[in-house]
Amino acid sequence: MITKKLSTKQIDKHLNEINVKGYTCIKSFFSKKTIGTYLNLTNNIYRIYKISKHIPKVWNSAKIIYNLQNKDLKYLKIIQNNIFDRILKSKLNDPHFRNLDTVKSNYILNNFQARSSGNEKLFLHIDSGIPTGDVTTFLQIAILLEPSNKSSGCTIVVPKSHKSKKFANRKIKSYKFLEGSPGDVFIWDGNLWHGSLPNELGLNRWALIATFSNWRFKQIFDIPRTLSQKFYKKLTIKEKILLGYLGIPSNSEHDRVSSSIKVAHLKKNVKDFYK
Ligand SMILES: O=C(O)CCC(=O)C(=O)O
Ligand SMILES: [Fe+2]
Repeated sequence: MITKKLSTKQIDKHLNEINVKGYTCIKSFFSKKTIGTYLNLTNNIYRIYKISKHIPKVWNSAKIIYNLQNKDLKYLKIIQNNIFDRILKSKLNDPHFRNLDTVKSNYILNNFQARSSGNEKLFLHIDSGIPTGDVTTFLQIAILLEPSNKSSGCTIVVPKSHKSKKFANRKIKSYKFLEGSPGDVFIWDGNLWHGSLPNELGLNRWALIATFSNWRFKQIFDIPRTLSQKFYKKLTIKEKILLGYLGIPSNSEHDRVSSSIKVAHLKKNVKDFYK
């Protein structure tokens, strides 16, 4: 996937911002053409999408497409590039991962959705599950497909809250607004308190939100098991690692005692992992 080029120094600057403030913005990272393709794809999918009846009432008015990896493999292509990889690896890689050369990426895709804010705000929260402070376990990358601003329901963040080791304080009223244009990318630490404003325009504000984690963390949906065989066959090894195939728990101590699988032992079919 072609993206804006960044020097090592620029990447380090973004990493430093994530460390210090908890978030960063890469302006115009994707071209208008690429974003146009993904906006069309997302609109087309949403048109025929069966909305989950399990979405909590408070989120009812937001438009959400869950499990993008199951909808079209093109969604996996937009989240794979050298720059995201360097940032994700630097923050999430397990340096002692047993079954892969540790210079390789071993973080996983934890959750992948498209979201357009609704007419209610999304309360402040963290996506890391446990506020681990200085140890980053989750990173979120938001790719804007449409303008995101105070009227269309942009993301809001509480700078430095990722260090607090506390769950979000939902009463806080002072935050930063992550306003941006199609093609801009926001990256934040999964411990950062964030939410989104209500969408007051009635126009869509589609953003792709990819949540990545250290490989040890449970994915929200069972990504490895629910991928179709048709898609599985098309995955590269790197994509199999990204989707969590190396971290599938063992069926029994007679099968494997290690908590991860060697690349050489990846199965031919999805169902073979679950015998
Ligand atoms: O849509 C947004 O701006 C933020 C959404 C969010 O926080 C999430 O999906 O976890
Ligand atoms: Fe979130």
